[in-house]
Amino acid sequence: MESVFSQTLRTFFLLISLLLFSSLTSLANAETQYHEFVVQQTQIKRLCETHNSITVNGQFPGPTLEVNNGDTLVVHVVNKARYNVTIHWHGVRQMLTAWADGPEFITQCPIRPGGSYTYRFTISGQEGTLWWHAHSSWVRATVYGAIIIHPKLGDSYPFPKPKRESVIALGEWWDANPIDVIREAMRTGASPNVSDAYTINGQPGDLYKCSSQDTVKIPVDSGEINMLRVINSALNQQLFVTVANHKLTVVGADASYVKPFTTKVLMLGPGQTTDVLIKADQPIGRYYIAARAYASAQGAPFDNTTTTAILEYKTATSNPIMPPLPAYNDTATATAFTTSFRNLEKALVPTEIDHNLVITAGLGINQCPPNTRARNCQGPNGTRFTASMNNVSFVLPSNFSILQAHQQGIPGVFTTDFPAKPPVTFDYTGNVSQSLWQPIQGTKVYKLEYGSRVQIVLQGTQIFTAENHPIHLHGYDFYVVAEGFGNFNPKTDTAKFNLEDPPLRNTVSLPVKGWAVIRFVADNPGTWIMHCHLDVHIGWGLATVFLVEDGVGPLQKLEKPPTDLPVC
Ligand SMILES: *[C@@H]1O[C@H](CO)[C@@H](O)[C@H](O)[C@H]1NC(C)=O
Ligand SMILES: *[C@@H]1O[C@H](CO)[C@@H](O)[C@H](O)[C@H]1NC(C)=O
Ligand SMILES: *[C@@H]1O[C@H](CO)[C@@H](O)[C@H](O)[C@H]1NC(C)=O
Ligand SMILES: *[C@@H]1O[C@H](CO)[C@@H](O)[C@H](O)[C@H]1NC(C)=O
Ligand SMILES: *[C@@H]1O[C@H](CO)[C@@H](O)[C@H](O)[C@H]1NC(C)=O
Ligand SMILES: *[C@@H]1O[C@H](CO)[C@@H](O)[C@H](O)[C@H]1NC(C)=O
Ligand SMILES: *[C@@H]1O[C@H](CO)[C@@H](O)[C@H](O)[C@H]1NC(C)=O
Ligand SMILES: *[C@@H]1O[C@H](CO)[C@@H](O)[C@H](O)[C@H]1NC(C)=O
Ligand SMILES: [Cu+2]
Repeated sequence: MESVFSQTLRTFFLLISLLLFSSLTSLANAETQYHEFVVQQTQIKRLCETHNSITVNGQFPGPTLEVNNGDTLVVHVVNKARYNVTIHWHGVRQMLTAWADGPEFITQCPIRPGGSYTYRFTISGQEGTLWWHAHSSWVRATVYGAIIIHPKLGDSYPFPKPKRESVIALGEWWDANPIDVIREAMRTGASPNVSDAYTINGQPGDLYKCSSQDTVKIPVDSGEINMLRVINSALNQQLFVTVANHKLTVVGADASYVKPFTTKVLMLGPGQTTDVLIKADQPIGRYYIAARAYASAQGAPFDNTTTTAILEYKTATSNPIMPPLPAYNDTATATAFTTSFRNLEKALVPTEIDHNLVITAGLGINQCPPNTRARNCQGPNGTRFTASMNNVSFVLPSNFSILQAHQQGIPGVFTTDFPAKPPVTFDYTGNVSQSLWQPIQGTKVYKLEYGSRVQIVLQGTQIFTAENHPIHLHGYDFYVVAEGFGNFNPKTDTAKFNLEDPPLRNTVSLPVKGWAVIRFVADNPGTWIMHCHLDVHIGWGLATVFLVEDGVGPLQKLEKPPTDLPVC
């Protein structure tokens, strides 16, 4: 039995440490924010039609979360809609909180209709713009919102404080139920229907039918310098963004600061964010903020419409001025933009590498077995579309999340044999023999020891067709040390590596018929999906999972799952 003395001593130390802890946290001014997200069916009218859509709290886009670096978020999600849902906090590092990451069947099972789950995580060391979105089927078409991360209280931006800040969340709208669109494509094996409109903060803008009145207005006053926090939350489309007659100074991306550079056009893949400063240095007037597709897949259908908002100087009433936009296939402009990023400070890029991976990413074609109904094989020449990384088309588990299976040692849910390099070497970006087009299916993960230093050469392929893929890694920011066209050549292309000030991102734009090299240190235990952020490609299997093992230290281990974690 414990003596009274030791009990008293223990209470004393407990009190001291509590006091110390609370004074430390009050020094940092970190706060805990509580939010209630009710996922629900909501009537939304766009393009002259009303649809029974899914929203958070009836808002479209959903609520903006505004926090300071260091704050903790507790978000209670209640699912009152008719589909499974999960919420992913896109780009939030989730240090030691993998259970709160959100992708269905990776870190949790879906929150079923009628269910709920509380996500708890801390924003740490990230400043700028991120976003949240559903990570289940195509629910994220309408279930998304911004996360604005200000510097810690008392800290400031590494640039003059903008007078105003506005979110520009780009989206995609179907004149249909998006869940029906993806289900139809999964049934037929063909490409899903393209969207009917792009949107800015949920509104298509005045180039579309029945939309003029609700066009988003971004107010400015002459002479001000304002910030636009641009997010590509579209489902399936990279977008060019521009503002008539104004220059844009890029200061951040994916919640990391960059060396400022000035441009007329931005290009964001789904998943990416870009913070820009814009100076109201033009005659008092109204200027369109416009976005349309960067569509790199040759011959593939895409939504060729243009969404607009209006940059509106105080008192201006004139007709808005329309900016020129790059052609849909202007890869040169996209590349000039993506290669302009430099980390603001000297970067802590790992120079020694423990895992040097080469991962191909691209589409594929599944031949239909004999006796398959023709209506289920409406891909090219009676096939079905698929996609893969290193020739493995990723299949989500259905009975356990990969994280739960890993932590509780449940066999049969996944295997750890994801290949470290392409199983077959071929001319990835050339004319690929059709004998290589059909990948295998599997739930294969790649294991990383805690703290290991990782380099991934992402190599695009021209299987069926080549295109730009926005590749997103959960649980990490990574340095993009180089990108280029053609096949990566380790003999010559390493000379192009920027190990001084490469940008830190969570989503890299993998060039069409090209490659990109990323580096990170595996310091966050959990199961982290890396996938193409075009939702049409995730569904086809363009994904893999990194299983990062626990470290030995006390702050290097993932805790037990929260008691309300949804199970399958
Ligand atoms: C997809 O487009 C086709 C052709 O326009 C149309 O018949 C079909 O209903 C659409 N599918 C959905 C789910 O909206
Ligand atoms: C896209 O639309 C533009 C007009 O906005 C038109 O000039 C162009 O030909 C279209 N491109 C395709 C591929 O449909
Ligand atoms: C872009 O497409 C147009 C036709 O739509 C074509 O004339 C032009 O050569 C293409 N440009 C590039 C860079 O592929
Ligand atoms: C479809 O069939 C034609 C004619 O047999 C062939 O030239 C083409 O390469 C095929 N395409 C695909 C995607 O299999
Ligand atoms: C989970 O599902 C997989 C695939 O269907 C199956 O092979 C495995 O046995 C299941 N595991 C358990 C524990 O039920
Ligand atoms: C690609 O290869 C196929 C045969 O494998 C050939 O029929 C086709 O003409 C080639 N295409 C090009 C553009 O070289
Ligand atoms: C993928 O694997 C399948 C089955 O082994 C094989 O037929 C195909 O050639 C492989 N393709 C590539 C690109 O490795
Ligand atoms: C919803 O999730 C459960 C697992 O939690 C799964 O069994 C079910 O099939 C899912 N429903 C749909 C429509 O995907
Ligand atoms: Cu893709």
